[in-house]
Amino acid sequence: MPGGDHADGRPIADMATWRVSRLQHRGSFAPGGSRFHRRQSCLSKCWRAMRDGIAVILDYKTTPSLHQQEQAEKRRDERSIQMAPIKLYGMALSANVVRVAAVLNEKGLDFEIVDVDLRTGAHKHPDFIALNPFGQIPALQDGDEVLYESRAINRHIATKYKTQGPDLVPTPSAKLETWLEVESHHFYPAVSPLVFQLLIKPMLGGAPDAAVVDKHAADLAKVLDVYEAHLAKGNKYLAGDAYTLADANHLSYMFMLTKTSKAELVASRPHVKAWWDDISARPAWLKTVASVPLPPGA
Ligand SMILES: N[C@@H](CCC(=O)N[C@@H](CS)C(=O)NCC(=O)O)C(=O)O
Repeated sequence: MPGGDHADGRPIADMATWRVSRLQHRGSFAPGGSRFHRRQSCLSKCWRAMRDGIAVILDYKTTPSLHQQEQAEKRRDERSIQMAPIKLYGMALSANVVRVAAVLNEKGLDFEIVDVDLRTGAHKHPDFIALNPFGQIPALQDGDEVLYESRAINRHIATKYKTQGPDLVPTPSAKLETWLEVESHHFYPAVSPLVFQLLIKPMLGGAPDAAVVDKHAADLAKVLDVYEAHLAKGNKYLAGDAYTLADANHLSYMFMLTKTSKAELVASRPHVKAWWDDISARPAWLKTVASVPLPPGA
């Protein structure tokens, strides 16, 4: 039966089935029969109801066909699959975990973060090693699938839920593949030690190592010069005109970088800054970032 659910969550078609089967059990209706025979006039229905001592007036016109019952069953199954929560294992402060949360939110997927606290060594516990044998966060459980490596997880989400929300992996594109690799092999190795030294270490009570900061700030400056030149050539996003996974994979570390004393590496490059201003204004990112527990003032 088309459309809608009852307040208790049962599809309307199911409710009709339920009503009919109750009456069948009470002997009001002969089970089975053609659609014609099952279509009852109001008078006939009242008469039969009174005969059986049932003081109800039926409010349906037809009973659902077998096909409709099967469709209702299928919808119920689909709904229970969709409701199975996606679990993201990690900490909301980890940039690698936030990288995945950003893509889950972009796709509008419901998920729960299962806390794996690095400070207590939870990532080396056998229960977590069973999810990621490398003992690192994040790991993702999506139905029967368990994945690790944040970029592989993001590719999985972007591919499996391709038609949900924006398509983050549009037509196979060499540019997209290139900039996914650039993030992983050029941007990340330069930015992650900087963020660790300038943001994470102080939160854990340590002091930044100036030599490490200087080296990686210089490395990152060279990398971002390449981004600046690429974006200046009319590329609104890294893979061209559309926002893709290549942009999304940058969000977490770009965000953390802009919260450090090296934020000028972004601000001083007009095309990089315009790109960052654009991607960081996306509603899915604003939702993601609201859960990142940075220290006050960062
Ligand atoms: N390549 C991995 C890196 C994961 C990673 O380095 N996670 C860090 C936290 S951000 C971690 O678990 N560190 C603890 C450890 O390596 O023991 C990914 O992208 O998922």
